[in-house]
Amino acid sequence: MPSVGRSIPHESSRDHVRGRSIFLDDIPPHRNELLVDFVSSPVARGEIVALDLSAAAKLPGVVGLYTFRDVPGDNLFGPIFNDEHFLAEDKVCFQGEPIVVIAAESHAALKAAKVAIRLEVRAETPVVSIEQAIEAGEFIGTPRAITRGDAADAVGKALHRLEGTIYIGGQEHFYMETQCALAIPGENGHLTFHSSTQNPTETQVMAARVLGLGMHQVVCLCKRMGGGFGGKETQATPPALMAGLVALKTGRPARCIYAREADGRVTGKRHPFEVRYQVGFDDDGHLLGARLEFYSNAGSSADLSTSVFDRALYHADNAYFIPDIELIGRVCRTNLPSNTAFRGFGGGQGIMAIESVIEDIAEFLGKDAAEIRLINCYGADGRNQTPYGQIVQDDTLPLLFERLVERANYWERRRAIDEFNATSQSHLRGLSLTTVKFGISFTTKFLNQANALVNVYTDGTIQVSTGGTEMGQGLNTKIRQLVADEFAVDPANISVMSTSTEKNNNTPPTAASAGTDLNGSAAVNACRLIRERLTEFAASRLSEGEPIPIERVVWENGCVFDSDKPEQSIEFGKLVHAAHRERISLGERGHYITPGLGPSRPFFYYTTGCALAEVEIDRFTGEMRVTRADVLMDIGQSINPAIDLGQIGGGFVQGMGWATCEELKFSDEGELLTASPSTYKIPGVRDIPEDFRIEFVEDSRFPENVRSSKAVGEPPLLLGLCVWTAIKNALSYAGSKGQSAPLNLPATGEEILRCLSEMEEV
Ligand code: MTE
Ligand code: LUZ
Ligand code: MOS
Repeated sequence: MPSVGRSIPHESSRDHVRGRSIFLDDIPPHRNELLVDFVSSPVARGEIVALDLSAAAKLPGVVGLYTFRDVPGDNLFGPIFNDEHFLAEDKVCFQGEPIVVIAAESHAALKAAKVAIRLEVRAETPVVSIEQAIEAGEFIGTPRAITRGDAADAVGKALHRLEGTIYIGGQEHFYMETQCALAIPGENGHLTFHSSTQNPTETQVMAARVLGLGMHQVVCLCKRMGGGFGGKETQATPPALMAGLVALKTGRPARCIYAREADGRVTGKRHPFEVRYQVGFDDDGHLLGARLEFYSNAGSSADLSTSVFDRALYHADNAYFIPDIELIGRVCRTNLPSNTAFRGFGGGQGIMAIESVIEDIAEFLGKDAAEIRLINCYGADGRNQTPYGQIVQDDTLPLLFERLVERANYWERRRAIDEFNATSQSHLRGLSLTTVKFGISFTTKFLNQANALVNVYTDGTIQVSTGGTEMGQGLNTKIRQLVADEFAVDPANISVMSTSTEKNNNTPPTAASAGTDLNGSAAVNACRLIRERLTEFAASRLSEGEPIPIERVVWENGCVFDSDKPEQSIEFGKLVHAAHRERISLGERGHYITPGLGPSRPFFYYTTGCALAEVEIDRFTGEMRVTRADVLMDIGQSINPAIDLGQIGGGFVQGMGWATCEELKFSDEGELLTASPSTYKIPGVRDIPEDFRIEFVEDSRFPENVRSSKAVGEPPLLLGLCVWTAIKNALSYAGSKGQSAPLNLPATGEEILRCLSEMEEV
């Protein structure tokens, strides 16, 4: 029986729930291992005027104190631009920026050293907000733009126009395992890292650069992460650099694990955005032209901000055809921790303006927002090209939309809500159906490749290694299923091994939802090379005389046989054992590149979906409940439906959290005021939609991708935003006719109350 398509359990599920899985901090201490921590900037912007380490250096148990002067290589690094200091030099540019690395024998000694280090920083006025950055002209990279037609003219000539600004907040990743790394020194200046990273190659490259080594002297391993969500695509690097520096200086193994609150303060988050828009439309609600100006808050350095920004522009159309369009804007540099990848990677920020405007248009025209969305959906010929030139193939979007409207009884529920809101004095209900198309591929072309190593052993079991990393999303389980089917064997005989740069070189991060697409395909390519040799070998073994034609060799149920004589089969283990005796190689490396990418085709394909949320808000407290949510996604042929269901449910709720309860607050001085779960609210079990229905389209296939599957990791996060539009819809019932709510994101209780009071004043 094929393994792909079956809901086999996540390979670590049993050990996860029993607490037996090994995370980085569970690796037993090495002999002589040191603990690593750091002293960081107390202010968001300033100049270091004094730093005295002498008292701390004398403390018992303190082994080393290091500043930028001790960095053997280049103190500047970064994933796109080298504009980030590993350790601050004379200036500091965000609160929490590391200045001194401490190596000690114990936690007590680390703590004592922190107290004994005398640091004086002259504070300067920081740039915190997007407005302040624009005023100060603080930008990263060049102005960016995607345009088609004459948007200004189209908006000007349209019968109706709406304009405004929407503010979109950031989001803390809140992975369960904080950033951490272990560095072990070896011979000849070699360093081996264990790193909780989505990107072992990045750790290897940056460690080599900053610590002054060749990449051949550095190995980075990752067994798994306790969650990444994009936060470990680039930002797993600093703790690895700290541990690596200590290991190099002392010759002792060193481990650096960020405390929860320190992680909150030092690491970047989802980018806040501000979007200024002008949109023109006709009486039916057809979008005729749109001008959108985006500004993102990148924090103190570039990190991935320009890529995140590009993905925002690529998604500003969301699922709608807009004939004349102008998308422009800038990445703003501020004195906040450097913002980074987060599930959705700018796509979510990109779609918010148009989704908000569609709610406004519906209210303005006295129509239902579902109608406006449907008539603007990419679909028939002539209405299927994105602003950047890519054709939206298959017109499945309107189909999905119509299916969900029907399955979820949209119109009936709308009538019920109209009635409820007309009579309730205390509560308002809202309903909104949004649709999403998410581009799958890294927009940086060279990252769309992967390699895999497959080793078949003489007992018929198999080990697979790829550059892909497991963060809970089920990548290893899916690779196991894919490899099992290539040899028609039981997935129980396959192990997906720890990720290591020693086995797989120059790998992309496990990101952009493409982990299975890329690494699964590379693994399949490796398997096919081995199977080709084994098929030829089997052709000779399955006959007494001349080999049978290879077309007659059938792989099925853990065996190979001649299709003409199915009763005489050879078991896979016996076959490979015999092949080895004949000196046939049982190992291979596969390489895969995503086909077809080019300037007007940044994405291999789109993953699409629709979601519908029904909410109820309390007019007096601003409290909100999601009473029901329906999700319908097209993810092609699911490799593992149970895992994909988990990805969709989890992604939706994480998106909902961003859009409703998760609010990052920084003081005017650039201090993060919400660095712990007591002040930052992620969704809990009680926030999950009370009635939550998730379905995939059964009949969809995408044969260009591995086993006709489609990526699933990030897109459902964007679907969670229908909770936000549903809140906006609920609020519109509070206003006068044609008046919609000036709602920003997140729609917290306070934000809901602010809208209600503003709308009542008018
Ligand atoms: N699921 C879990 N459980 N934990 C995670 O950290 N990260 C998400 C998504 N799902 C994440 C997750 C993000 S941001 C991405 S890009 C994809 O998983 C990455 O994995 P994939 O490409 O293998 O789907
Ligand atoms: N990382 C990246 C990403 O470097 N480029 C991308 O396009 C991307 N998209 C999603 C997540 N991470
Ligand atoms: Mo995910 S933001 O692509 O790591």
